[in-house]
Amino acid sequence: MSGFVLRTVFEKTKVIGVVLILIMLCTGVASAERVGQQKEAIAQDFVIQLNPLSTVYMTDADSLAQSLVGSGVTISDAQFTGAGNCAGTFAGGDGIIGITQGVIISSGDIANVIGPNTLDDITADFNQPGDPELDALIPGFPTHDACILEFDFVPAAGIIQFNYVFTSDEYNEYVDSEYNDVFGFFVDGQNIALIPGTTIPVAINNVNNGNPFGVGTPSHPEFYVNNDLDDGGPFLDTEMDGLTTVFAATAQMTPNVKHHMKLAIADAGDELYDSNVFIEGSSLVSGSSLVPTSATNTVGQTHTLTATFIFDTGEPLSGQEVTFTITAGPNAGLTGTAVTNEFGVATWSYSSSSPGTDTIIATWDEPVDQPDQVAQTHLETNNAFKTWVAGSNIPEFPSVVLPATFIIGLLGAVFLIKRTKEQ
Ligand SMILES: [Ca+2]
Ligand SMILES: [Ca+2]
Ligand SMILES: [Ca+2]
Ligand SMILES: [Ca+2]
Repeated sequence: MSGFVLRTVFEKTKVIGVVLILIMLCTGVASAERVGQQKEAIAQDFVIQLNPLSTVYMTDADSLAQSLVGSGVTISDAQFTGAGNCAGTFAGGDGIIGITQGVIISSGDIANVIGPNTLDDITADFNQPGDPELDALIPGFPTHDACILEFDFVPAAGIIQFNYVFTSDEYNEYVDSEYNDVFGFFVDGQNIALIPGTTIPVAINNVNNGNPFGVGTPSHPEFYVNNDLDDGGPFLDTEMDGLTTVFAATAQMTPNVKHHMKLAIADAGDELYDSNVFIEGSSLVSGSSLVPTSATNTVGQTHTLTATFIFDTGEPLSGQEVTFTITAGPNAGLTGTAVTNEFGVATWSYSSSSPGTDTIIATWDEPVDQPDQVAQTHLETNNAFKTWVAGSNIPEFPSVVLPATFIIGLLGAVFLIKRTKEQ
């Protein structure tokens, strides 16, 4: 690395530092007044990922609902309520929010989730009404700008589940305030978007690390991921200042009967500062499932699949050996086994040395020598798909920096020896 390159890096660092300070000053003033800002197209050198988040607006209720549905669930009579920019699909969530692709609904503009994080107060104000069912989840905090997808569905088994992440720019400065943005997944009128092991709805004031961050009164911080500019961030390539870990929503159902699902999110207190919920594509399943349903990685990396085995009664298959099989693709014929835990969950990992798309399924057959006294003797999941792509030629960090550091060190040593000899 030459002196010129080093100087350029230092100059760039200085410029970034000045930009950072200006942004911090501007956002500090804005948040004090609670006005909210629209994102501007300014190039920033924050955390940026090669394969970033992307969004596509979509308000067609049937298309949105179909994007959510996986195996064992059929839907009908889908309806959408909200502003044109509050719903759609997303992709590129790997390594950022923890869900690769799916459906997103927002109390603002879904495109505002795209990184880098440059504002403390990203806002789209649609001047839309709130929702009475969301109001009821957080008594005392009237809601605004509600975005709602609802549909009827028939589950094949006695349980449904799906995966989601809640994110917001209300974090961290409006934790424990009246701006307590909220969302709900109402199944037959009952909210199933709850903090694991509780009956508490997921909302800003219920999942956080306190205000001030790390000092105030944290609420379920074990499920909170900080990305706030004022609290050490950004760490992730999304505009959102804070997010939850990946949650699974589950509900016991009467199988083969029509039920109603309503997915809703809204601002609380005012229409400002966006909140969003990301729901994994094809993850609304009934019975046994295999996730992620689709994913793309570079050849040589490791891919982990999670299978959940549920009987039609809603009971999990626990402590049983299940089989993962690649039925088509470059790794067709490869199999593996794992034992389910008390929740019926088993994981399996593999890697590929060739590009292409694998089709994977997980199955369980009741062992002949140890009958389980259940009516069903065979369970199988949906198919999952894994695409392997050829590796890029971009050298990784150490392979560039370490030789460069070594050469600089060597040149320095030669220079010192020369100077010492000359004296
Ligand atoms: Ca809004
Ligand atoms: Ca932000
Ligand atoms: Ca914020
Ligand atoms: Ca808000």
